[in-house]
Amino acid sequence: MIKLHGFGPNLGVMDASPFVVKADAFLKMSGLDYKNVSGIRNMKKAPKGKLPYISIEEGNETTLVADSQAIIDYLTTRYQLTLDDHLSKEDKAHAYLMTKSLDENLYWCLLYCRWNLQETWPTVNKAFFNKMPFWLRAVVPTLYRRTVIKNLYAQGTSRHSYDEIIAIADKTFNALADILADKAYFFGEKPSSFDATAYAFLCQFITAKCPNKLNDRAKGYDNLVRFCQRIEQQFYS
Ligand SMILES: N[C@@H](CCC(=O)N[C@@H](CS)C(=O)NCC(=O)O)C(=O)O
Repeated sequence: MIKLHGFGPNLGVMDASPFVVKADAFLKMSGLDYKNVSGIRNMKKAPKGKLPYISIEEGNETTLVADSQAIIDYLTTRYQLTLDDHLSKEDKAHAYLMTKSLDENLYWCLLYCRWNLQETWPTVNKAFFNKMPFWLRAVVPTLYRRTVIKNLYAQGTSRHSYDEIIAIADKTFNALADILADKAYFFGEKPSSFDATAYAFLCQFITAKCPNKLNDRAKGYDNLVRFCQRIEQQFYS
């Protein structure tokens, strides 16, 4: 049995981490049998100190694979999945580069809107730290937030103003909306692994309950909203 280790449902989505949702949506689209194992305790065993990772037990052996892209690649090879068979070699190259744009650029805009903004901090604090014993809640959220804010500055995103960050993310939403156009999925009428990635990120702005200006911007793209609804109806209801 494949186990997907993530944080667990939060903010109205199956996981507040787009990387966990990416692996989960990919597993659902592939039709593989798997189980979600949720909780912050997963971090202790995470091979790379981040979630998600998968574990597959066979006899006395357990295979662990960390990183959403590595999970997709590993499962595709091991189970000879055909999810991307309708993509040309060029489509696959585009899908890979689009994935990296969301993973490495849009992700930081999402982090900024959740952790850096004063207006979203109460929602995020409650969503992520509510279950923590009260004597830890006095310190841990603030320390953790300080680390994320430091990382956002080191990576460079928070050196931009809020309006500039909205403009950066909006270019991605706009590009995704243009590529999707009136198709059901990004590469035609059948889902591919890129749809798992696109959904994983878009649902964090469109479905997740963490009101901010960036979410409003994403919700302004009707075809992206319909895309999220389509995936949710097909795989999450
Ligand atoms: N490249 C990784 C990124 C995973 C990642 O950044 N996960 C974040 C959650 S969104 C995490 O585990 N953060 C916990 C931490 O750094 O303390 C992937 O694609 O899976």
